Order: sequence, then structure tokens, then C-alpha cells
Amino acid sequence: MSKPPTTAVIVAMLSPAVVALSGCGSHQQANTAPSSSSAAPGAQSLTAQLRTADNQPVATATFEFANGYATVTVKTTQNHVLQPGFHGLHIHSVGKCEPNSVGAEGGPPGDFMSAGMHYQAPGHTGEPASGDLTSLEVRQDGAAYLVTTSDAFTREDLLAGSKTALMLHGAQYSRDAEKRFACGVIGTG
Ligand SMILES: [Cu+2]
Repeated sequence: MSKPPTTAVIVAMLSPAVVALSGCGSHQQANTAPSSSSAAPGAQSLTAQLRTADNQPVATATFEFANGYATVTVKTTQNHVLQPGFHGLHIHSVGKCEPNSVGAEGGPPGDFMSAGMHYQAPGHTGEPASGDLTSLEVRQDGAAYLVTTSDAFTREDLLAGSKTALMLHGAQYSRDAEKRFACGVIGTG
């Protein structure tokens, strides 16, 4: 169960020697600095599973809320589904991910149109919209990993009313740039 006490004794005896040999105190200091983590203790998270219109899993997203802002992490779960390049990434205003649907504003049907327009937090108008996020940069192998942060919305905002959805668009500068390529309802997972 417990380690033999000799281990601690040996470490205690060796440590001063190591410091003396290295002749550099700053490295020792670095080891004792408090570790930083994006997820603060007590952080409340939300998640979204992004899928294409034909239900292929694309990426997972997490929203960690702490200290008055969200830390958003998006990670692809499958390679070679996304086209390489930059893809628009936004929170849309309705928590629906329906292929071949129509938005409340009307217009022609299309994939994930019922997710509505870009999310605006209560009282916010104009650009950038509250739900606008940094674009997702996709590698040649179709993989992507993004960590970004925003204080334009709260956890309660994203869950209020008809909830919200995270939308990934087609590759920028391509014919599909405006296309709604993958969608995930943002929820408590
Ligand atoms: Cu969008």
C-alpha cells in the first residue's frame, strides 16, 4: 500500500546535489509554479456533437464556462470528412440540426436551415454576432483542433428558449463556403 520510506529519503538526499550540479535555480522554480489549466475548478460545461446532413460524425465541441467567459474547444473525430482550409464556425440561434429544413425566416429549404441565423445574446445587435467564433482551420488530412474563448454569451444564454446549435460551414473560398456542412445542438451532453 504505502511506499517504503527510503524512497523519500533518497530523493531528499539527491535533490540538493542535482541543484548544485545544474547551477540554475530557475528550472527548479518552474517546477513549483502553479499549473495553469483552461478548465478552472467548478467550470460548467456544455457540449455539441457535430454531424453532417447524412449523419456522419465530424467533430466534438465543448464550452467551459468560468471566470465570466467561455473556453471553446473543437476537435475533429474523423479525418478526411472536412475539406482542408478555413471553415466558418458560429453558434446559430435555434437548437435544431435538421437536414433539408426551412428557417423561421422562410426561404428555400437546405441542410440545417431551421437552426436560424447567427446567435445574438439578449440586447445585442450588429456584427460580429454574439455567436460568431474563430474559423476552424482544417489540415490536409481533414483533421482540426481549435481552442478559443469568448465572453459574448453565457451558459444560460445558450440553453435559453429554443436553445442553440454550433454550425460548421464549408471551406472558405470554395463553392461550399456558405453551405451549412455540420451541425450540433449545444446541450448539457
Ligand atoms: Cu453559421
